[in-house]
Amino acid sequence: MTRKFFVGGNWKMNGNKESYKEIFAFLNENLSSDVEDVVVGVPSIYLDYVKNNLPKNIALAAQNCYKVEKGAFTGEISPDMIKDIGATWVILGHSERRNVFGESDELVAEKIGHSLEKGLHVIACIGELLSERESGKTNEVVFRQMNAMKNHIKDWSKVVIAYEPVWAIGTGKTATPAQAQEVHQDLRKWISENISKDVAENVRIIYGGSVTGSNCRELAKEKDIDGFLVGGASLKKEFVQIVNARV
Ligand code: G2H
Repeated sequence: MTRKFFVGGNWKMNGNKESYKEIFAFLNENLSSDVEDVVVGVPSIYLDYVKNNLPKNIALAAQNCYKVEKGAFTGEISPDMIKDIGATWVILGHSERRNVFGESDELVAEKIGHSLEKGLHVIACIGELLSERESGKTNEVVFRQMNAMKNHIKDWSKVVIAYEPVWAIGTGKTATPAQAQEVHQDLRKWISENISKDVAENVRIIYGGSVTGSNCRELAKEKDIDGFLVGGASLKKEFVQIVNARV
């Protein structure tokens, strides 16, 4: 098993040019120059600014995009635009897109398909609500979300799956390593049975939901947790500890 550890920072709708300078400074000072597979997802209006200031070994992601090339879609951005400014990744299907903005499994899947066709890498997010976990439906929900994506993904090497239980996002309630591992393992089994053994072996499944400098090492010990998608803590110095959780 040679899955490379992957850490994404999701800045969500936070910060501004001034506050980002602190982030650039701690990344420049503390991140080893040979880190691989570190990506930050920034508000679209700042993609270009961040691109010009971020350490070169960190890749840039948009936090969303639309499912077609261009046209009358006020407020949207396209994968071509994301690539045009030099970003290489996009986060899609984040629970805030699904639950605050009402994005369906099918819309998320179409966006993933179009982004991959246009040459972007995708962090594809899935995860269950608290009520779904409490009624024993976690696997049913994440498998349904995976199933919608399946038909739109030809090249899984450009996809990282982020399992983010919605009840753990920004709440300070992290899934225990055992809870996260159980879902990651079940996802890998589902992928093996429904996509291929090869994809199941190689696709990175990262965990997101209140990951911090203090809980990342325990989570990173689990064999099916291949990294993290980090929200709040990605705006702070402890992001560096999270990037180094397996070092
Ligand atoms: C989950 C995560 C990043 P946080 O949304 O995607 O955010 O770490 O703040 O829970």
